[in-house]
Amino acid sequence: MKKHIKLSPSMMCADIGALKETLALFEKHGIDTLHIDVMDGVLVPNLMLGTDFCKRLRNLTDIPLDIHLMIADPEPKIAWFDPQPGEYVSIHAESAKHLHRAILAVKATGATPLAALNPATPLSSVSYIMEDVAGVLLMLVNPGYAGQALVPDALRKIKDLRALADSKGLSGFEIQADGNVGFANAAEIVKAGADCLVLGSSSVFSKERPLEEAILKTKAALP
Ligand code: S6P
Ligand code: MG
Repeated sequence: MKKHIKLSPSMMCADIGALKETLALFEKHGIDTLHIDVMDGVLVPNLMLGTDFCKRLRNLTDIPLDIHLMIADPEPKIAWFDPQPGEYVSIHAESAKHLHRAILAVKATGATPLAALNPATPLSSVSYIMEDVAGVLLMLVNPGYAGQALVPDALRKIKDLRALADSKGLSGFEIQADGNVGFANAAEIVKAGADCLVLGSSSVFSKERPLEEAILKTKAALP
């Protein structure tokens, strides 16, 4: 049976003026989660999305949020987002003073914790706490912007993380691929071991085709 690959459109790439129509299409096509890029201008050189946007989305749709915190010192700020059961919260290894403690703080809210790693951050920064995270968000581009190209060794890192999770017997370990996941490389990224794809300007929010067509083209690109 074909494995279900979770799809998580990056809402910072969405047309905010057409939010209701966009969410209706995501519901129609069974989109799994909505990826919320939270940027504070400190951890990454950009400012994006925040707590009010999360609240607004929860009022507009039942699709769970997938909150990617690219903010300095995230642990005391987790509660600001009021994470809900069924939602994901990703914490960057580069930002948390105590990554494991921040992961446990997410767990305590009832949401699902992921650790997040920048391209240059080694897998060893999470390898000793993998039993306590549901998975890892691997940045395939440097965080801060949509529309960038994949870093050279992105696929090898996905493969290495999958091998590490398998060696620990963590069968349900989730690998979320974030950055430049497109029609041409989605299959390779999934074959390398990713089971959740963040979709931005390289796929569902590509300017070259209408949203519904882009959703269908993305699904057709999956192995
Ligand atoms: C980048 C952010 C990502 C982007 C996504 C956009 O800092 O974490 O989630 O929104 O990469 O997709 P694309 O296809 O434009 O790279
Ligand atoms: Mg992201």
